[in-house]
Amino acid sequence: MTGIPERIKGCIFNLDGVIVDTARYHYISWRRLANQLGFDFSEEQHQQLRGLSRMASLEKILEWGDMYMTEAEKLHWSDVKNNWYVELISNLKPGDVLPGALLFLRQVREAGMKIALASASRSARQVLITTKLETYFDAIIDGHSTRKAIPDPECFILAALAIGFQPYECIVFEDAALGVLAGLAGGFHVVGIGNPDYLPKAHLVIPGFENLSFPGMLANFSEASLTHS
Ligand code: GL1
Repeated sequence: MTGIPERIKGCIFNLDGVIVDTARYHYISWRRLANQLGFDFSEEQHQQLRGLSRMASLEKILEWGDMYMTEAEKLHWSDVKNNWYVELISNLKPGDVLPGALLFLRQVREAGMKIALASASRSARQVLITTKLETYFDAIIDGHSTRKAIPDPECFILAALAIGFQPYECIVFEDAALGVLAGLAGGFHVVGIGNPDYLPKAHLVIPGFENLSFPGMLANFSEASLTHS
């Protein structure tokens, strides 16, 4: 593994907004729900929902709308939102994979790494199947396997366990600020994806996978981030 630090053995990817452009479909469906309830919220506000579980997302949205719901109502409305979301993703294709992501996954694999998915979404496996990415993953941790929402590191710890490594042997790829914090709290190396202003704590921030080589990215990790913990 020339040039690749020996201790890195696994890569853990979030899904929505990291590998597939599905974060916008969550936004469309959550916004539609808020609109039906009589209020609205912005795309910028939606950034705060990124990576949250379905129920945690609904509870945050209800706070914005200053609304109270019983548990039964919450279940009903989260189902309504999910039906809209599932309809939107039913037409996903391999072409919806974000630019460079497929090539990057191949390079990670060629470098001998294990690959895991860690997503709060219960539709994660479906998204991987429809975009034909499922076979790239040695383990899939999704909203069915996790109980605790980020910034709790549970999903990443389960993913590391599933591929058989310790957190310090894995890199987490995350677009959500809370997800970055979750990765750090779990003792992982963390690559933030997106605007560095929103992800100040990540060990490294990249705009996306387009034109990025995996060995090249590793070379950009600071010595400190690769030797911590
Ligand atoms: C849930 C939330 C979404 C999003 C994903 C994680 O997905 O509803 O808004 O935060 O988790 O990316 P789902 O409803 O598909 O379980």
